[in-house]
Amino acid sequence: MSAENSHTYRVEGMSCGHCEAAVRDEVEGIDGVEAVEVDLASKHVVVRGNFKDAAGRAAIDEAGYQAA
Ligand SMILES: [Cu+2]
Repeated sequence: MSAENSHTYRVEGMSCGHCEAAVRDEVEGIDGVEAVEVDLASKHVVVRGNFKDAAGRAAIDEAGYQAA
């Protein structure tokens, strides 16, 4: 098994493809991130890879949204 893990965030205000793209852009830029899955209906973002939870939250914040 690899050291890969995943973190799931609920992103308030992420409601359309533009929001999704903005969040994806920032999150995919995190060192160690391998995959990002977004479910707009539930506003959940699942991020897989070897990275810190705080980095995911910071990236979502950087995109202009709040990780609940
Ligand atoms: Cu939007």
